[in-house]
Amino acid sequence: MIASPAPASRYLIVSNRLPVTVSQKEGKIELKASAGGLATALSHVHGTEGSRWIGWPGETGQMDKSARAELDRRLNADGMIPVHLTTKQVERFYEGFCNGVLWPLFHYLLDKVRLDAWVDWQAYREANELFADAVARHYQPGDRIWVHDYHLMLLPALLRKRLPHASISFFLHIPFPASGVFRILPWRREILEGLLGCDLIGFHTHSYQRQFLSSLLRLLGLETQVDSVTYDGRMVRVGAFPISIDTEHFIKESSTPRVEEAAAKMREQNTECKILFGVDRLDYTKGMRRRVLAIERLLERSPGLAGKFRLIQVASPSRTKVEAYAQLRRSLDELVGRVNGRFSTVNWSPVQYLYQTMSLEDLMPLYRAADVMVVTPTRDGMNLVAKEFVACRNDNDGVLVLSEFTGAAWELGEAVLVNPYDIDGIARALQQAITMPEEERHFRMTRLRQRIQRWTVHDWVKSFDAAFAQVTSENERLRQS
Ligand code: ADQ
Repeated sequence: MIASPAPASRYLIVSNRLPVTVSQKEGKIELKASAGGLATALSHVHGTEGSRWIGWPGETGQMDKSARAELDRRLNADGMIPVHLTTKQVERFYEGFCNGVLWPLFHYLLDKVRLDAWVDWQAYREANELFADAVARHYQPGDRIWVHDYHLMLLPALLRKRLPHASISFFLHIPFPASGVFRILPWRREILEGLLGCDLIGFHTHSYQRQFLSSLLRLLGLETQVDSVTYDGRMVRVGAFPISIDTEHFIKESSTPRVEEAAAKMREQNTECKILFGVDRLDYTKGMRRRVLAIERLLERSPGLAGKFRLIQVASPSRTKVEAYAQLRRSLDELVGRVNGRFSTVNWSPVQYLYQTMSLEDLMPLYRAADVMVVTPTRDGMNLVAKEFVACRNDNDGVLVLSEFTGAAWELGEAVLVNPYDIDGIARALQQAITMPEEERHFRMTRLRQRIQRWTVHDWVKSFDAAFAQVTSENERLRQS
């Protein structure tokens, strides 16, 4: 149990996963802090005195009672509160409903939505109740609750029932789809009503914000303002807060002698060959198959480019227990094999494909050495890879080819923007990027870099925090009037 008294402004962050990876070696529990974007972004908030992070620590079903107790003790000591899920719950809630229904639907991939979703829906409700119990148990008056992402969209309303006067906010890390797509979900009302338990709901872009408000109007008949709606006698604020990266960190880490040398070596080995680079979780929303098809199309259009470029594509294993992901892995393996088989020579292959998670130290030289960064998701809430690439380019060089359907495209207008469904169009954009004159590259990159220096992940946290404080006091006033 955590007993220390909390200052009034402490945060309770709630996300599906805790920002650690848990492992057990020779009976000893080991915790490794996640290096992911969200963990970094929220580390300042979580680091404030007394704040807590509530979430699932990963599968712990194999642990005996004493190991589980030791794990809970270690997590509590680091300000984390675990919500343990059974293997069945993980299968139905996380893999089934979150990643088999909500993820594909919110990314407009309707044919990937599971057909037998109602069983998983029950598990989604149950898991959200479990999280609500955990938050309510640790809540102290004055706490501010910040819920994250699509796994927990029922949680705000469940909390509002348990804690009527609490300050509750939510941030969605993925797109909110057009109302015509969202309404496909049989539980559309429940999800909207779940979110309306909040004081503040945040999205990456104004477009997602508008689409959410439009769903409120069409499905619940609510009269909405541009950035708010009155619901149940409370003001619910809705806003756009584009997430970003720790720009300074990337600038600093990408200019170390080690990174500079590794990048220079890579360039020396490829003087006649431009490096195209892609790095993504192996996810069907990231557009990797079409990207490889665009490489094939490029070589068909311009056979003279054979040997003059290659795509290095790194894909990290992700959601491997979900069938759609296993299928994608097989089909990408096959496609890369086919394209390489068709165009490779003894000394050259167009696609170099690495199925692995890379450390940031290994990633940075690639960001630095790439001539063209290829970011072509068919949908992406924001996409941090695009921003990381730009941050690393202190040489003001390199071209970003970016999908129009990412949140990042709303900010990074100087990228070469592409429709990720248009394979011929991607091929043309790649050709434009490969042959772009130095002056134009510098012009575009300088502006991109100004943008990501003006708005960092710290600004994201600050702006959300300020909006949250404001609506909390507005609702407090409303309650007292
Ligand atoms: P993701 O879908 O995971 O995030 P993204 O924003 O691009 O997508 O972040 C991926 C992160 O993983 C980046 O920091 C990247 O460096 C890293 N990464 C990717 N492939 C890797 C590899 N092979 N090895 C090592 N690291 C790798 C979700 C939403 C996004 C949104 C973020 C934050 O889907 O739209 O931008 O949350 O809100």
